[in-house]
Amino acid sequence: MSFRRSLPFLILLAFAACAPSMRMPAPEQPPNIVLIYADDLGYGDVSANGATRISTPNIDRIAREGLRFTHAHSAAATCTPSRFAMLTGQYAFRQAGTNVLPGDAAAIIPPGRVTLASILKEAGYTTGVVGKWHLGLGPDGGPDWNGEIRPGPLEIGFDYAFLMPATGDRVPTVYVENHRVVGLDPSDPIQVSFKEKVGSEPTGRENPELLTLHPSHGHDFTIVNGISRIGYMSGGKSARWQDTTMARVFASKAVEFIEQHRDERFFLFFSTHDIHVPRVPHRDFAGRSGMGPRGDAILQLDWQVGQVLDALDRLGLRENTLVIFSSDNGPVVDDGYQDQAVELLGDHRPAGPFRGGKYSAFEGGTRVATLVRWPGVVPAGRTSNALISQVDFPATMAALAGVKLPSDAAPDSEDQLAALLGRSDQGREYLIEQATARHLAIVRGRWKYIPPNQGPRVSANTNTELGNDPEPQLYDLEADPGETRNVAAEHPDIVQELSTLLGQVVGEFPPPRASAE
Ligand code: NG6
Ligand code: CA
Repeated sequence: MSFRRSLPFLILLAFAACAPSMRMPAPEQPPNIVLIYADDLGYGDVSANGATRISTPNIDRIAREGLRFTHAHSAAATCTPSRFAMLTGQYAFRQAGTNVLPGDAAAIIPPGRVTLASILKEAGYTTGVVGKWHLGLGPDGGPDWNGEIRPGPLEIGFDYAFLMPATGDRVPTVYVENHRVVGLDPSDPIQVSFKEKVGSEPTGRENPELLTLHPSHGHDFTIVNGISRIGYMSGGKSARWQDTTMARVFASKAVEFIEQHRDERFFLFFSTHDIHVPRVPHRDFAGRSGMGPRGDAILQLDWQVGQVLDALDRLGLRENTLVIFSSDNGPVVDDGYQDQAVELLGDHRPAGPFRGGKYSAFEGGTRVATLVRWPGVVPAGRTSNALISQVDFPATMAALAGVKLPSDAAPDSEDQLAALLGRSDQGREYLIEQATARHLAIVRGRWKYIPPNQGPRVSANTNTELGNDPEPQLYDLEADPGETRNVAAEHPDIVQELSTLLGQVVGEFPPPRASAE
């Protein structure tokens, strides 16, 4: 910026310094950060990425007013490892016990560990998380649902937490605010087990006639609100959530957090339940998409995004808030309930042009919708092909907030601020995709390599193409983004290089505990 061009800005800045109460956009100041994080939403599930049978105007608004990424990835193809990596800046395969967790698991990010939240807190942000957690709560042995639930988010850098502890399809089906279950009656204590039945409440297996939503696989334990879940639960009747109002509850908690901290610098991790199973949208959305509950849940997700964007507008925070929208893993159609998602899918392609989905080593597993808006700083209406990963968020946000990371923190996280803000199309040199802790793939430039892997090609449960093949797989993502033609035999040198590189990356930071996964 030339001095002449920057002079008016400097005068404004000096003026603002004399009048601290005056609100004005100051691009040099780190912005508020709102990370809207959907669950199981595919690249192709939003109209900004080409969906035609479903319309997501609020999500699309972020794309129109910001930057749309075509090659941005979650760190893993399922929730827990993906979120672990995003918050810690360390790939989940380096730490045992980071697979999809049961609902009563202990916290897997120990107190004192540097996280995305602790970095921003250190930089002066007020930090909050609203929505799905699924990173465990409590000490070894799991949380005391009837007492103080800690450690959890508050012990790793969040000032405020309003949580669904694990997933919508796992017990306990209660909200946790900071260290307590919300609305718990002490005379009706909560008991939870993932091993044996507790209490006498009916289960989906024993009493299917009581169900309003039937499982297609698994999900046949305790029935709550007519839906059988994963895991057994008894008690806590007054604290149980209603599935149909969950989106409203989360959206209002998110907006409340923004309202309360409008005069501070804040970071909000808004982690929706939608569009994970069970998909039981509010009547405002039920039946509206024509695609059954999965499509209706996308509309409900879009509504929640709209609630947040409207709040930012209303409070005059639009200009100085960085909004990031993404998902924790790729899409799945049948994830365990008979909710017509398969029957009503039609020609909708949840993963867009990509192959596979949730659980998969193909691109559909981790290549997710990613949109970034910061008016006046991030160019509007542009597309970026930069290769980035959510594991980069800690180092990137540290750079944005102007704090230096301790040398041993966030070891896999790269500062990709230039890419995130649309100033560079470079991104990462290479990136690891985790289908499972033992099933990794690597992307470098145009090439994607998936090592030989035993195991079913297609999941018997979800019908997802998992990317397993006893032969090495190499795809040219530029010529063949849909990974339809394995060219490993034609490029043994590239296979060798990528296999060596993957081995080096995996070996770089040996897991602290023996990897049993
Ligand atoms: C699987 C569940 C699936 C979903 C997933 C976690 C069965 C058969 N399947 O084990 O329904 O809950 O875990 O999803 O139980 S995630 O998005 O949180 O990773
Ligand atoms: Ca998920």
